[in-house]
Formats: sequence, structure tokens, C-alpha cells
Amino acid sequence: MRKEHTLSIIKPDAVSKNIIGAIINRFEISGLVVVSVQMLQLTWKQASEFYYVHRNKFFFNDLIQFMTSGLIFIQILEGDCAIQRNREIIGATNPSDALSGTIRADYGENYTRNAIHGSDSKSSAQFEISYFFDK
Ligand code: DGI
Repeated sequence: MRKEHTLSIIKPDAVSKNIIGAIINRFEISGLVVVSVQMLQLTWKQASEFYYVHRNKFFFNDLIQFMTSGLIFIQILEGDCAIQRNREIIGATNPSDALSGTIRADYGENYTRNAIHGSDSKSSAQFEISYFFDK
């Protein structure tokens, strides 16, 4: 197995519900390790740059509005196959499609307010980690 890093963001809905610890606990009990953190409120420019792959999608404005609406909690997670394992713990993008026991099934409300972000590939993990941590 190869040690990997992935980016995780606890989104404004989950931060405002005071469940940062409950979510981090899910990572820790599955063996992923939090190795770096930041808490901040994104500007419109930052959120748009971070989600630039979705810039032409119908939901882009709602997504950016939501992601800039409050504090977010950003973490780098480390572990064997961290990118894929993190996606499994998170669950499907739409919480109503997410498997029971996943973070989005338990804490997500809808497509936009879905509690958590996790890098979905090696290349997005590299881009996302460097966006917040390598500057
Ligand atoms: O990696 P994910 O967050 O699971 O999903 P993604 O990278 O395809 O999309 C990024 C975010 O954009 C997602 O967490 C919520 C939003 N989104 C994606 N698809 C839809 C959407 N929002 C709405 N309203 N409808 C969608 O079909």
C-alpha cells in the first residue's frame, strides 16, 4: 500500500452545526490521519478558483454562494489509499444517494449542503492541497 494525501473540507453547513469533531472522528477511526488544518471563510474568488472545473455548470452559482457563506474547516488527510478511502467515508455527492453510515448520508441535507468535500483523484488532490497549503 502507498501512503497518500488528500484534501478534505468540512463545509459551512457542517461547521455551523458544530460537528467538526464528529466528522474528524470518522476519519480517525478509519485510520486516516489529520496532518494539517486551516479554518477560514472563502472569498468568491477563492471558491471559484477552487471549483473552476464546474464553472460552466448550472449549479455553480449556488455552490459558490454556499461555499462562501461561512467558515470552512480544511484538512490534509494522510493514509494508505487515502483518496479513495476518504471518498468511501464521505459517500455520494447527493446525500439521498449516499450509503448509510457515510458522512453525507448522516449529515448532508441536499446536493449543495452536503457537509463535506474530498478530492476525487490524485490530480485533484495535488491541485487542491497546493491551492491551500503550498503557497
Ligand atoms: O466531489 P463531489 O463534491 O462529490 O462532487 P462534484 O465534484 O461533482 O461537485 C462539487 C460540488 O458541486 C458538490 O459537492 C455539490 C455541487 N454539485 C455537484 N453536482 C450537483 C451539485 N449541486 C447541485 N445543486 N446539483 C448537482 O447536480
